[in-house]
Amino acid sequence: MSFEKENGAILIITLWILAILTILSVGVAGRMGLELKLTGFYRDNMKALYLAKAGVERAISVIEPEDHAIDSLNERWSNNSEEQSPLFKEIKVADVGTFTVSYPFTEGRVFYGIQDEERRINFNNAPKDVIKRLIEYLHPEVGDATEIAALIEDWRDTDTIREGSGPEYDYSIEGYPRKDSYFDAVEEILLVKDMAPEIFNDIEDYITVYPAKPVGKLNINTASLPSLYALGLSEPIAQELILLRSGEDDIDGTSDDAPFNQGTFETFLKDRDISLPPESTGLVAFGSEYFRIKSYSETYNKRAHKTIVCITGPHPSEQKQEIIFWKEQ
Ligand SMILES: [Ca+2]
Ligand SMILES: [Ca+2]
Repeated sequence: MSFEKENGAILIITLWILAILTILSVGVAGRMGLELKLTGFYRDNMKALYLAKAGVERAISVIEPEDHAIDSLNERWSNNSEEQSPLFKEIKVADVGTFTVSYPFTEGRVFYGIQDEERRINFNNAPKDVIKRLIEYLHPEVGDATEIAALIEDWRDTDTIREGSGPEYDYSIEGYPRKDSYFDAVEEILLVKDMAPEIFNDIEDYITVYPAKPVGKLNINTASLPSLYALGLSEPIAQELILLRSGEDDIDGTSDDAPFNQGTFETFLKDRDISLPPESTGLVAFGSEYFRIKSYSETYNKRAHKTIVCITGPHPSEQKQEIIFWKEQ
C-alpha cells in the first residue's frame, strides 16, 4: 500500500469516527433535553395538582363555619361574585398559578362556589316513585319509568324479591351479579337493566349517590325544577316555588333571595291546597350537609392544568367536613 493510499484510509476512518461521535453526542444531548422536558412537565403537573387541592381546601374552609339549617343559592359558599375579595374566581397562589371553584348554573350562568348534593335526587335512597318521576321528566321518550325505577330499587336493596311480583331480575344473563347493596359511584347506575346511556346522560346532572345513608334529602331552596317535580310538585307549582325563593328580582342566587323554612313551606302548600305525596314528605330539607367541590387549576406558564371533583359530608364525630369522594382529571 502506498503512503498516499494509507493516509487516505486513515482520513476516511477518522471521518467515520468523527461522524459516529457526532451522532452519539447529538443523541445524548437530545436525550438530556427530553429528560429535562419530562422533569419540567412533571413539576408543572405537580404544581397544578397542589393548586387544585388549594381550591378544595378553600372550599371546605368556607363550608365548615357556615350555619346549614337553611342554605340558599345566594350564600357565599354557593355563589360568591364579590369583585373586591373573591373567594373562588381565579385565585392567585404565590408565583405558581391560579385555582377556580365553580359550576355551571341554569341559563348559561356560572356560579363561583360549591354545589350541595341535596339539590339532586339521591338514587341510593329516594323512593322509586320519586325516581320514576325524575326519569319521566328528564327523558320523556321513556314513557312510563315504573319498571326502570323498580329495577333501580331492586339493585340497591338487600332483599331479592320484587314486592308483589316474585324474584328480582336475574343478572346472570348480563354476565354480572345484581349488587343488592348501595351504589358506590353514579356510573354504576349504568349496570342496572334498562338504564340506557341516553337516559343516563339526561339524568346525570340531577342525581347523586351521596350519602349512601342515611336518607339523602332534597333541599327545596337549592333544588332545580326537575328535582322539585320528582318530589311530587306539578311543573307550574315548582316554577312558582322557584320564583318565590328567588326574591323580588326573580333570579336565583342574588342578594334578595328569600329561602323557605318549615313554616313558610307549609304555608306555601296550604295556600295552594296541595300536599306532597306520602313517599316525599320525609325527604324535604331547607339546608344541606353534603357538598360537591369542583376545583380547576392552571399554572402561570399555562403548561399544566388540573380538575378535582370531590364530595364532602359531615364528619361523624367532629364539627368538620370529611371527603367521601375524590376524582382527579
Ligand atoms: Ca335487591
Ligand atoms: Ca334573587
